[in-house]
Amino acid sequence: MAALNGATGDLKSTFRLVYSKLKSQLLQDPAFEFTDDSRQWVERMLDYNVPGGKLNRGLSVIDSYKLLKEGKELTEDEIFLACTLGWCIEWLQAYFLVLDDIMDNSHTRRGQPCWFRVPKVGLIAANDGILLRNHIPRILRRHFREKPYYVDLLDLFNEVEFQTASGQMIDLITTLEGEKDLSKYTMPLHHRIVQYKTAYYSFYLPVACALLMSGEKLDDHIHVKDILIEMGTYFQVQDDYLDCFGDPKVIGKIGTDIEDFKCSWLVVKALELANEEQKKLLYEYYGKPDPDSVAKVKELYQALDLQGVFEEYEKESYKKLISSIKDHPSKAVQAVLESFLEKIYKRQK
Ligand code: GPP
Ligand code: MG
Ligand code: MG
Ligand code: MG
Repeated sequence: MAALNGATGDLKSTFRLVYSKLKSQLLQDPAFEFTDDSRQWVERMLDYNVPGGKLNRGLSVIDSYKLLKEGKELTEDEIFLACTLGWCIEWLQAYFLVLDDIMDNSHTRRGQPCWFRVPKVGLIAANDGILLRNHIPRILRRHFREKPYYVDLLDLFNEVEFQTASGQMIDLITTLEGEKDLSKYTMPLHHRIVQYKTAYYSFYLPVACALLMSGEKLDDHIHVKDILIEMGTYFQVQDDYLDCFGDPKVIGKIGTDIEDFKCSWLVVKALELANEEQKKLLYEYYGKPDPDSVAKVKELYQALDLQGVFEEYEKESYKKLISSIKDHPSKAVQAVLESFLEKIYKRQK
């Protein structure tokens, strides 16, 4: 691609250029005879669901790869490939979010209605999710087939998808009608859910992609993986916190965790801190769809000062993560992990 590294282009605009390229390749995929209608549907679906987020996961692949190269200038080809892997993660994220919003009965995402709520989309969104998922191996085959790490890359995406779907399963089955039972909501259960549903794909995957591109073997980087999983756990605790206390205009979505009876960090903390009377209140009102019940739960969260408790947790997690990062033998890897942590510390969205 010409001008990929042009003097005016910052990383984000380079990254966006690669999106257009990948999209147009998918829209001319010879394995399917597109009609005008079907091509338009896929294009609108992609534009609606893939590029509209913070792009942190995707951009992290390029950042991490640069840091692993320790200051050596990247070639045009390397930039393109790192961006392509970044987009594969954004495609994976779009696939998860389209389906997660159906499962969580959510309303908005990235400041617009969830895709399944768009008129004339409805449950076609389920198939769109499957299409998004299928685009990933098509992109990988087109651009990485000849690479020595191609098989490892496919294997990585498969493993991480399995872990995420398993985490999503435990997130969902804890909320089953008829089995709603707050007494099972403990920190170890919360940790298990968020590790699988969020940490692997959001934190481990971008760095693992960069490591594979640099010719590394993932088995040699178990310690890095452990730190990234802890960082991902911290990130999902922030997500749980923002679901209740974030500004929907800033986070782009309206929280549904209380209504959905989710095993959120907030409810687990509330259960730890509540007296008997407050516990009774939680048992009565948590997981009910009406706004009054939700308001009662939020009042209790305020009374327990969960905002203060969260701030404390945030500071502690940061300190612990920094100290594990400092223990890592490689300066380049330290830089990768620190840059990731700085991007999310005290985030508001
Ligand atoms: C985030 O949970 C987890 C995911 C988006 C993974 C979904 C996995 C699937 C296999 C569909 P969340 O529901 O708290 O996210 P959000 O708050 O963004 O809705
Ligand atoms: Mg969910
Ligand atoms: Mg959700
Ligand atoms: Mg959430």
